[in-house]
Amino acid sequence: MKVAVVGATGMVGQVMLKVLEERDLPITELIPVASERSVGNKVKFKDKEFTIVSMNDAIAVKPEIAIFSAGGGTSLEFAPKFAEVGTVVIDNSSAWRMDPTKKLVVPEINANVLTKEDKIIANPNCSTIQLVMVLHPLNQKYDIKRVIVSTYQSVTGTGKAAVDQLNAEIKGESPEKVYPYQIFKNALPHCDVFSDDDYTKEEIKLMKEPKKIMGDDTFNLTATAVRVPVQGGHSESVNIEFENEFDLDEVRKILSETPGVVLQDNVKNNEYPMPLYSEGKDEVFVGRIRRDLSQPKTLNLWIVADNLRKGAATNAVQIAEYLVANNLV
Ligand code: A2P
Ligand code: 11C
Repeated sequence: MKVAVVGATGMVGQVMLKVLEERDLPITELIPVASERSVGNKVKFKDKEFTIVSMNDAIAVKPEIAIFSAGGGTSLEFAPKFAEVGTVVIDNSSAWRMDPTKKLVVPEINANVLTKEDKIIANPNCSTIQLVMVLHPLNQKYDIKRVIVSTYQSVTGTGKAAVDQLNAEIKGESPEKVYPYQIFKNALPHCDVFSDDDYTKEEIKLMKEPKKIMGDDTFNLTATAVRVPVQGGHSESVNIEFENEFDLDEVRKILSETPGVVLQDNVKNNEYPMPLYSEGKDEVFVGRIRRDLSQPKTLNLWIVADNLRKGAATNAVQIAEYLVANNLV
């Protein structure tokens, strides 16, 4: 199978190549794609060097699958062109996620919505993926009424230039800024751009995408997204109000039995999820599970995951694996 990785030199693209190396997609030809400035450069995959090609050259090869992580504008322009030659595009940008004609997929939750007709499939936002991995099994059991989420997001979510900004600031340099302010020693309540309603686009993604993935619009979410000087993963403080009463031990049991979720919840041993230790892992870690003492049927918990892996590359590769395993490509 010919697989194109669009954005192969980027932060997510590089992890995409690593995840593809580790897993078992039957790749006969890897086609790395990046912007015109990178065409002709090499990337490494399974100990071999592959030459980066342009979008148009990649389309001419008619890959069976193209995994995109090269920004929304690039996806809007080029995903339909790949689809036209029969390629299934798995797109990691926000370009198609809320388009009612496109599926938004976290394989553990809703891979069953995919059909042979889906030529552009959207990969959700990183902070959404780790959130729904925990919300979905609890919603099935207790019926969620409302969610309040506050995020602590890694600079890797912004891309390579943001990691460079943080590292330069740590060294005491004054680099060109990707963020409006210094990020080292700081916390910016500002992920992605502000929209007219004073929420950021990141917050709007968090409020909208879970309902589509979980196929349930009967609950509500509100979000505050914050960028912190961290690299290993995104963290989320989540308050969940249910329609039904829950039992804390049962909540822990449900989450410990959810594929892709790891329970780290033993405060007596200082055991809880942290981004430093989630880096490089595919699982979503959950802990600090406790009752909200301010009102009934309400839970507080803390979710951490590597935003470049389960939050982006791993989820996209899992979608590709599902398509192959179910003869949808
Ligand atoms: P390049 O390295 O040539 O700029 P990040 O999110 O880490 O900044 O990475 C963005 C990725 O998207 C990079 O691989 C970048 O390639 C790629 N990219 C940006 N614009 C385009 C484009 N117009 N066509 C193809 N790839 C693009
Ligand atoms: C962040 N969630 O950490 C973003 C990165 O919509 O796919 C990914 C943006 C997106 O800022």
